[in-house]
Amino acid sequence: MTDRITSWHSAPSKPAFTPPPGAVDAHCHVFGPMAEFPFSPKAKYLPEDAGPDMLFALRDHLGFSRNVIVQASCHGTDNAATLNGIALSGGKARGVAVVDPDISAEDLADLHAKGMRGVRFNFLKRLVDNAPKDKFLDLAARLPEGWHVVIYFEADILEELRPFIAAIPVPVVVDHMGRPDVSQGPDGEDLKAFRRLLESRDDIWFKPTCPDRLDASGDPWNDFAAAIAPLVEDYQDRVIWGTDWPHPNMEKNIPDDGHIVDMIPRIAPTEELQQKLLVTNPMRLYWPEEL
Ligand code: 0GY
Repeated sequence: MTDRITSWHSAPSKPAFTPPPGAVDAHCHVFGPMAEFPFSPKAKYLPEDAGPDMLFALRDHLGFSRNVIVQASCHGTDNAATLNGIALSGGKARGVAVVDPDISAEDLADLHAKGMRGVRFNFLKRLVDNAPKDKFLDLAARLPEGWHVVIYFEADILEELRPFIAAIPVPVVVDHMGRPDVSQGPDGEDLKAFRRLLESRDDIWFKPTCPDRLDASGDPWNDFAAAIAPLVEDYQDRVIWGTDWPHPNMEKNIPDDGHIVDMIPRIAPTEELQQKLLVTNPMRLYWPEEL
């Protein structure tokens, strides 16, 4: 591993769109700080520090109220940096952990007490060395009450993953919609296959996120907006949204987070949709006791 990567915009613009009160950025990460929370020896990229202070400053700048911090692959299965972010948030952050599938019931209960509400199964070979489906299923069967599984995969392995996803005994949240090719449009093969997955269970949720990763046409990501708006409309009770800050491992085309937020009214054009996407739905998954 060589130089540390800075993957975030140094001065994101103020978005034109104002999120509703209580809006949740339900997909973001923290990196380090490395001196306190070293990266995993197995990390596939080595980022600069992007700690909780930076995350909370961005949250306020963009007009959000809460964060869901997803354990990033560069921290492996040591959730200390993510838990630190949750602890420093004053109740305004919860998290999704990445754990060794053999984790004990006591350690899962401890993660719950500290604000975790799900586990992430990452199937991207460029990010993790292995993803043992059988062990993941064993783990999913003994998660704390109310937890869900967050799953990250690319469109080319969706067919292979169908039986695995069908066997997960708790709600499932799909990161970045399983990375469809949005240039195919709303009726393209990738989104058709993803819709079939959504039709297979009514407790599969998804994040209509990461235009910067999914739309090669670049900012303002018109292909993404055209392909994804119908999906949000059709499955509006199962969508949650996030910035993906600090955009792990993005070395070029680093997005302006203000522009990322301005994608929201293009994929969720009514106030009702925006309320579901940014408030009601993420609160149902992460702060159900407050509803
Ligand atoms: C994302 C996407 C990516 C990275 C990670 O955990 C991670 O390192 O999730 C990616 O590289 O596509 O959701 O942050």
